[in-house]
Amino acid sequence: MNSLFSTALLSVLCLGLSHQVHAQAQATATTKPKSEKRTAEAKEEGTLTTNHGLPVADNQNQLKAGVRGPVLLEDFIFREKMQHFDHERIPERIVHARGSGAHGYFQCYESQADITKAAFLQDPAKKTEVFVRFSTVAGERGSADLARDVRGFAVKFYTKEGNYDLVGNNIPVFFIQDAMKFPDLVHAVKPEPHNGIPQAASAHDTFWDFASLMPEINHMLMWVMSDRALPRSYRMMEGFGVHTFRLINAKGVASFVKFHWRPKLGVQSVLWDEATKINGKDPDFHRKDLWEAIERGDFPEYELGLQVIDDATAAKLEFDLLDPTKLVPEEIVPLRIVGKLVLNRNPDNFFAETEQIAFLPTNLVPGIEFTNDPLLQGRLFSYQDTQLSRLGGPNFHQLPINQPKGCPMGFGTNFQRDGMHQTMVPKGRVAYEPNSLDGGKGPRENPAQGFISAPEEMTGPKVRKRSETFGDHYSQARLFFRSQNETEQRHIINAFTFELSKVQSKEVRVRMLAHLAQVDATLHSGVAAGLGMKETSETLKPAVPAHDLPPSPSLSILGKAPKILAGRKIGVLVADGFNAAALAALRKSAAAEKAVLAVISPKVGGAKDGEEKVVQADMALSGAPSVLFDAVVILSSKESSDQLAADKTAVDWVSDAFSHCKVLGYSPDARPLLDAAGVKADEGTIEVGQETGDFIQAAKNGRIWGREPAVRPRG
Ligand code: HDE
Repeated sequence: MNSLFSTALLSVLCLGLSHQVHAQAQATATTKPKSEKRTAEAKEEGTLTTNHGLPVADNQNQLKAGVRGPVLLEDFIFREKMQHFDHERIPERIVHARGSGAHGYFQCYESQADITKAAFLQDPAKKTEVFVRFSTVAGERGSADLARDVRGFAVKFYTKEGNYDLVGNNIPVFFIQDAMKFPDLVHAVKPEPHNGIPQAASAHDTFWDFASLMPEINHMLMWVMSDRALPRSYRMMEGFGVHTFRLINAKGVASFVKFHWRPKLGVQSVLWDEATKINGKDPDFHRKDLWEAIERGDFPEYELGLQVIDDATAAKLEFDLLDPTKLVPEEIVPLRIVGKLVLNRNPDNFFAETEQIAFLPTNLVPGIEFTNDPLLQGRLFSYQDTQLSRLGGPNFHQLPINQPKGCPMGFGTNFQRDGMHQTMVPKGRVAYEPNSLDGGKGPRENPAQGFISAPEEMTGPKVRKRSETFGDHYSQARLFFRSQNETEQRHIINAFTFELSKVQSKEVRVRMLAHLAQVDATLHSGVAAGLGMKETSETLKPAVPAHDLPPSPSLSILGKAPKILAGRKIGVLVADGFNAAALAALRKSAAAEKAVLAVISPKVGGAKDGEEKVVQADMALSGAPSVLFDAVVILSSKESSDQLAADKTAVDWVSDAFSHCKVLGYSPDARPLLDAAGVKADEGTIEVGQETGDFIQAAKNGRIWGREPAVRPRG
């Protein structure tokens, strides 16, 4: 027998065998009676069928002319299965393609009737169902979570007045002022069109070329070069409506409003070096974190805050509220906290829910309206339009995740008909209004409850022009930079340096330096020094030069970081001979702080404690780098510590944790490993035994930033 033939025969035999085994396994899994009473009928219920209901007898093999013969074209069962598979993907979102979603509810703390008539903001006893989708912006659907990027924070409220969508981001301002520039912005940041490189990154020539030619981008650049663009978790991220909206109360009184989401766990970020490593070792870091937190009942919570601004206050602000590149400092208009958002249920199916959800800034309810912000006005067209190609036609509102399920009228109580993917069966002969033939049973307009746009005065010539009140592009960029502490400013400088180092065009780098010089001298000199560029940046003469605004401490993440461990993850590296009592004490203290503890050992099978008892590991060292944890502990015997000191993966685990400024606990015998990793004793390196209090306290205080300039000056 020649070898080709024998291999073929073997695979036929194996396939035959695997078919039998598979069929048996399936019989056990799907048709095994759950109780003695199950009958033959019940078995039929579990029968696999085609999409048209034909029972399928064999789901393992195509129909062939002889067992080793060619496949027959008439195999409609195979063709149906393969054809459906071939069409499984729909176009990904042009932006925000990669996302993660969750169900939950919103509840207001008290009636907001004084400012809005929106029904979901009236009754504190009422919970409104929501679906939230978090996302990155630039990366494709299969990209990694920890790109330096803005994050989407989109909330669909299924209210009784229909769906209200608050489609926001985790940064309160935007890159551009007018929607006309959005396609240009997105083309510039997406992979360069000739070679499709780079994925999910702004560090390339086309983005910075565009940025250097668009002075209005400078405020947003400060935010995306800050650690805000590297969230530790979707659970630890703020959200913002970005634009100014209008609230209207039942008396018709209108006020301006800015929407804010505040995470109960506080805002936290990772370092750039951590982000790049997480992307390699655990590209689903954020998606998994959200999913696992909800699965273990640790429900993410956010509070909704409103900055309510009356017309008189608006008139006194030294910038235009309609300009989406500006924020209203909380020191000028504090937040009014009005309710909470709780995410308590994971989707049942990623595609049907997270992928098919369609957010529309035009989904409004009575009591909330737009303003003339020219960026928002452009969005009013784009979202509805994009769903037509993404979800294949005008009936995407009928997909279960998009249906206005909070609304007693249901969807489709109108005379719109037909279209691709129509799933309803409207009854009767009347599909128009007014009519006299439906006996008055059909839906009619309702001026008492319906949506009525506030009668705002409109005047002015028809122009394509930017308002002069949008002209100051540097003052709030400066305000943001100067409101950061020294560590945060260093990170911004390092981020600009990294990104611009990837830019090959020197002209672009020089132009960017000129903008940075307008924003802040320290920022400019730090980046210029990092790039090793001495070109003069004095040439730029902006129409409106920056002026100094009082710093806004609320813009600093570190300034308002809560001292908690709740929702954070402690990684404990255990190696043979470790102190079991210390691990038990750590478990207890972590649970008391509502932190998660993961045991990592060189092998996933676990490690032996000092009594030779094997303790199972949650993760193996090679798959659990210390970048996945907020604080770390090393428990080992002297002997295993010596062994780990010669193991580069273990040494990197410790030296990364140290240089990422993490609090590091260790049993005294672990010292050789710490020495091999270059760990220098400081207030964040703490001996751990049965007593864990000092370690926990230090970990609650956060990172040891004082280490950073010495160990990681470039970020
Ligand atoms: Fe979006 N944006 N955007 N955007 N956006 C989309 O709509 C658009 C902007 C935001 O999880 C798209 O359904 C324009 C600001 C989020 O499904 C698209 C402009 C803010 C999501 C679109 C902006 C956002 C999107 C792509 C400038 C924060 C993801 C798929 C005029 C306030 C929603 C889709 C989800 C998605 C257009 C600017 C937030 C193409 C034209 C500002 C969170 O329609």
